[in-house]
Amino acid sequence: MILGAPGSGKGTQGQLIAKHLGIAEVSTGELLRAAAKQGTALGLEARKYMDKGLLVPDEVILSLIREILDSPAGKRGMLMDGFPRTVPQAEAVDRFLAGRKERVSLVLVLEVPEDELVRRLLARAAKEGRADDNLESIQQRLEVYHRQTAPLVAYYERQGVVRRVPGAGSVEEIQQRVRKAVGGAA
Ligand code: B4P
Repeated sequence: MILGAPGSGKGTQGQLIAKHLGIAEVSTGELLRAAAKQGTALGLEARKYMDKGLLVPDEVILSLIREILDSPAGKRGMLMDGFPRTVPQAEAVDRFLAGRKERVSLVLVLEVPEDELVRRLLARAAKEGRADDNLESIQQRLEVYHRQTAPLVAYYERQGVVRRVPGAGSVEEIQQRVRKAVGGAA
């Protein structure tokens, strides 16, 4: 799993390390944006929350995740980007994996100063125009991260699977740190 605040580089680093490890990468944010674009019931429901910078309800995300973990790709192990985001999501996936005698093996935590996060997301807004990359929604997402997602670091620290990675610097520098963190855990 790759955990970090919005703009910490989860998507960027997650894709690179998944490719390096030869496993699939799943981004719940990407899946939800694709569903919203296609106009599916799930996508339309999700969009109501995403555009405001709020988390999509746990039951919506969990039905999506169960489907993925049950797919053939899920059997080989995978890297999750942006999931879990709440303690109930983490508990649900732990129960699901325990039922298959599997577990979360590693959680990378990307640590980036807040002013750098805002700078990156505003830069992306100018480039890609994502609906939730405006200052109001960015501040809401950061607040939601601190309140609902950051407690997961302590949750996974209790399982002894956390590797913290400083996430400021160039993409290549950070990827080297990520590879070292993953290698050190193997
Ligand atoms: P996500 O798509 O996960 O969006 P995010 O947290 O804002 O992070 P993002 O992936 O965009 O940023 P990244 O760190 O890659 O989620 C969007 C929404 O979906 C959520 O707000 C929520 O509503 C919903 N959602 C998703 N999963 C959910 C769940 N499990 N439960 C409930 N709701 C859920 O960084 C991106 C930017 O930084 C890029 O522009 C990149 O180019 C830039 N960048 C990366 N590394 C850099 C570097 N080293 N230097 C400079 N820029 C860099």
